[in-house]
Amino acid sequence: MRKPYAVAAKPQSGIAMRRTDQTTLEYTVNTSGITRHVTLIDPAKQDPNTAANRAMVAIEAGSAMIFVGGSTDTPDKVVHATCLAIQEAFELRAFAASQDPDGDETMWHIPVVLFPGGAHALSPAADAITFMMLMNSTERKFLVGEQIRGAPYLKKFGVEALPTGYVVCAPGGRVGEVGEAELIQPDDHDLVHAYALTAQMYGFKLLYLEAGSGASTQVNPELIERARTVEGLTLVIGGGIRTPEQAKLAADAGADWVVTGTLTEDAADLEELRTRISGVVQALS
Ligand code: 1GP
Repeated sequence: MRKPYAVAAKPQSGIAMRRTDQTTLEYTVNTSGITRHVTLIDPAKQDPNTAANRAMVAIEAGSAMIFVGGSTDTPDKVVHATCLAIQEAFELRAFAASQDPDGDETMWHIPVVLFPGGAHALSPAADAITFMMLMNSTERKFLVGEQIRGAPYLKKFGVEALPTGYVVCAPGGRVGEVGEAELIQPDDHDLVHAYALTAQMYGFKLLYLEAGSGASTQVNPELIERARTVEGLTLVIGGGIRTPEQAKLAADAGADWVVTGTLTEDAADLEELRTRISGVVQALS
């Protein structure tokens, strides 16, 4: 299942050919000024087979990365089964495309990235992990505690770390509550700038501004604009984005990646999912 961005330390197996040494981090940060879309799949919300079907439709509709995670209490077995099912599905699609003169197998070289609720939600089948500090948490375990627990496993698994500053903005939802975050308010422009500078000074590559899954309002675009003024950070924006218009607001404000999760979960079927994600992706370009 090795892909072009695969980490050299990981074992090579499977069908898809590795064409370059691009890491997942390089793939993620080299956006060339284009806003791309991430589909977040929460393993707690569907079985692995359904997750794989949803992930395939998401990629066909133009999504460029899959995050796996979200809920805080999902056992690692469930996370692993979901990552594995998605990887195997992509591998098969890459193989099928490689056998088709009109096929493009590279479209299936998509990173499957852990977006963990904690050190319990890890899988060696993932390509990478958003290795996050919940920067505005008041609780040590979300700043560095879960990370210390998880790091040895990630090292053993060969899962690449994407150093990520994670900042929860109002309304914040469940992650704001569970993560005991001092929420960034919509007019906290100077504060979000200070967090972005801090992320830069820590050497984080990604800054994820999160409004909370299923949030009634998305991250205020003015906060994104202000964070954007800090150089060297790839901006990931998520929470409460359901429409192409909302996605465009985030993109126009400077998002490098727009994440949607609920959009996928509450689609009635795969065709509705395809239509929804296509709409969001087209609004980003
Ligand atoms: C949650 O930002 C993500 O961590 C996605 O949020 O479920 O609201 O799309 P939604």
